[in-house]
Amino acid sequence: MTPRVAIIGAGFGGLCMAIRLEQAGIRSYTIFEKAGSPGGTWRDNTYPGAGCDIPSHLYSYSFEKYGSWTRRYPGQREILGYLEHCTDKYGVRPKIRFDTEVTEAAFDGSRWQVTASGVTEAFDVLVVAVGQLNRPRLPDIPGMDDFAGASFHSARWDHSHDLTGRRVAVIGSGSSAAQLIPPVARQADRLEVFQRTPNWVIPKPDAVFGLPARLAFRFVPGLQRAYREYIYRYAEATLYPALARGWSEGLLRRRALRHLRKQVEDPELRARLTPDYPPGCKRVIIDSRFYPALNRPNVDVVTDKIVRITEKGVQTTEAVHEVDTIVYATGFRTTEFLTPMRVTGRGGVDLAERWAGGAEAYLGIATPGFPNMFLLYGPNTNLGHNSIIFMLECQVNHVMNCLPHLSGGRRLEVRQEVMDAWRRRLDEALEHMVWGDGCRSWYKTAEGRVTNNWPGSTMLYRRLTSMPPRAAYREV
Ligand code: N01
Repeated sequence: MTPRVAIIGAGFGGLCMAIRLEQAGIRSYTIFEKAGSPGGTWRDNTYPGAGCDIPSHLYSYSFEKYGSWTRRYPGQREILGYLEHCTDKYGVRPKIRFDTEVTEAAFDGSRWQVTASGVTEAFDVLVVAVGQLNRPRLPDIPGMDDFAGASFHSARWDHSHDLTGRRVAVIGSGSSAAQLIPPVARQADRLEVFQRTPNWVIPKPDAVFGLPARLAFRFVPGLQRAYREYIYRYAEATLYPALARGWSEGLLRRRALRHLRKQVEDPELRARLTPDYPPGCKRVIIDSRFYPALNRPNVDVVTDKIVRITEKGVQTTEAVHEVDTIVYATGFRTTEFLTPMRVTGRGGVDLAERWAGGAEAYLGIATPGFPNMFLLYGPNTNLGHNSIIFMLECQVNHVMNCLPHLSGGRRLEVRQEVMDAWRRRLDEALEHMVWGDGCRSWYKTAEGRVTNNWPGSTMLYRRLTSMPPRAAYREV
């Protein structure tokens, strides 16, 4: 009997899982989606300027070549359009239960009891594809409720609020801030950017695909595949080594400092924008519009410590900055994987409690005590240098390889000794990467454990996830 599969989340991961099941002729699956449409983070992040810093042809499924990309790096709307297109083309949409949030998944000794919108249903297999960047993190600054103007998080943009002629504060200077600051600076009367830590920034060689290029991508056989392969290998060969401890100091630092010198003339501003930690420790920003926006006469970069939010604006150690609007570009709750959903495994073990010291899973996919549960974009599978869609496809491939062992009510659980060996291997590999080196980032827990990033090459990950899974698992 084919297992019944519950997929949680209709973003890039959950849709990929569903499409591969469809392609294999397995229709006994349901996708639970808390929102009213597919797209995950690309549905939620609609701030002005939202887009991707990975090229379009790589930031897409390998099996779905798309002839409609209009530029080298895709904008949010284009990516969302691609996901909508895939949802319909592969017949997945009727299988999505929209506006249905899973609050609990409990293993009852033989099956998974999935509770969504108050209704509980049994499934044989649970695939959790909720992503790492799905829950906005508002900062904990005193007085935030006192502010009399409009305020919102970058991932919950208030499109009814017109910024024209307003005094705006943007708190945060990560990838989201870097993308939204240029359009906001053009529209607002004044913009104050509150930067706690500067980021390393390298150029984004974006370009519109002219008609000849678009026609060529659409009609020349093999061109999309060859181009995708080229950009994939380029990122792997140049950016991945640059994230190794010591190495980032060469290539990345030189490239970023040259970009800063070229784009920012004022030496005082340049000094404020120069990081004092190794490049790559935090996610490197890939953008060519951010610095020019900061040069504008109506934009200020404030580096004084924020003390509180008042009724009128942002109070720092030096001054009160009166504003009409505050945008919190303060990131996501990235280390609290799967929360607020409650997940309990064999013997009622609570996953959140198990992961209290930091989330971990074999291949980022499976965890002992939680039979037939697979994670997509789980712990230690994020990348700082290449396409996450590549990683998702590897994970889905692994789940597909497990599925034949799960028919007829059988259950697989990753062996504890395999998990322990995996953790040791991971810790050793993480030692060689730059992420631990003197910076705060969303890649790690407050205690400094890197729970989000994959330290190996993506080629190694593909090899590990495509190995026959049986030896790593035991039947329970
Ligand atoms: O979030 P972030 P993001 N007071 O966590 C600051 C992906 N993404 O939404 O560095 C003052 O990076 C915080 O300061 P500090 C991409 O992977 C991709 O920008 O902690 N400031 C930081 O500056 C990215 O890495 C694309 O000192 C506070 C900022 O807020 C990830 O999403 C586009 C503060 C948060 O930066 C997250 O990016 C956009 C406080 N209390 C995003 N608390 C692509 O192009 C936080 N900050 C693919």
